[in-house]
Amino acid sequence: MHKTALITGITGQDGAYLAELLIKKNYKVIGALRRSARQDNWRLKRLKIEKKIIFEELELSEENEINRLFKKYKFKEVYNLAAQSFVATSFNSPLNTSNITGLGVLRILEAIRTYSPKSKFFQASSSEMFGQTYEKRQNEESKFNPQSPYAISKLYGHYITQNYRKSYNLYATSGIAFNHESPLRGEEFVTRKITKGLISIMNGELKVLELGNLDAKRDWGYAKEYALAMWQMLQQKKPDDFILSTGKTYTIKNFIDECVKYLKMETIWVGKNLKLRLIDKKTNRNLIKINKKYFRPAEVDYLRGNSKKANKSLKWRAKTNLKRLVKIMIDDEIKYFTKK
Ligand code: GDR
Repeated sequence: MHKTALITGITGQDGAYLAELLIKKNYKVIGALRRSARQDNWRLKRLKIEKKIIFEELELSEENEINRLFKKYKFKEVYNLAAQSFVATSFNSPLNTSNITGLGVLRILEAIRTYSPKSKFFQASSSEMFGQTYEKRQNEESKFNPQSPYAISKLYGHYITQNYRKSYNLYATSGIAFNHESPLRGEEFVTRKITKGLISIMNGELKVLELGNLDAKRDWGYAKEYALAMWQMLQQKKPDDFILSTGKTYTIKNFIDECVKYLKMETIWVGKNLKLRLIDKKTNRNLIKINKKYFRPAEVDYLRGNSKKANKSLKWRAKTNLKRLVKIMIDDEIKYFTKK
């Protein structure tokens, strides 16, 4: 018999990779789609799995809709990957972010508690919860200091998951994932904005790429590997929380330098702060400049995870380094977005 899994956020980067993995493992995958969202399944089409998924409409703001799904199916595993996931947007839509990213988790947990207490639950928590951190490497015990409505909502989701595990003995887990990127990353996130932007400039479709704070440091892994960890977390004897990270950290500027190097472009950084620019040495043209509008009201300056616990208990490790990640993303950008 097929195991049945529910994935919320199925059209997102992580949802697509996780669905691909579960389908390979012969699961029946129920993919929750937002009615109001752009019905854009390009990631699922790209992975050639769109036809293998059973889609159900679901708004995380509507508990009736969540309950309906739990009455209709018997889920072995439930992965909550749906969220208002863009940190910058959460400053403009704090209430919506709290309702979906935060309370949405509680609505699912309530449905599990009421209709399906044997379902195993994975909550996608975020390194953003550490926020302004004073620890060199963040692990499962590190202090949280969130800096955005998004991070505060994620922290609520994290704590309510732990609380339901303890209070009702549910198999509820929380994976604290550090940034994870791929060719399926949304274009608003900085890595994909950079890979897409540079290729668009090379293709003559974009004049100059505008970015915000390039000094922030992030621990960037390859999303496909993080989907594997999510599944592994639900195959353990006991539910637990894990940090998912590479253990390395780089500035946004480092990421750009790595891209430029891979593309064999000859460039130089000039100016400082808001006047900082990346110039093409051959043509003397600006490739990248800074625009204040991409700065956040409160920034997270530094993140670097410690995944020792996941290494040990799950035998999971992030294997793709930054150089390789850049190669994967740029090769894909050229393959799919360069007009022949
Ligand atoms: P983040 O990812 O906020 O870390 O959250 P994002 O790629 O948006 O930003 C990373 C860093 O880059 C700086 N930055 C810019 N960011 C964007 N998006 N656009 C720009 O032009 C730009 N210029 C500089 C940001 O200020 C920031 O410091 C991601 C999301 O996927 C979350 O949902 C997830 O929980 C965490 O990763 C882990």
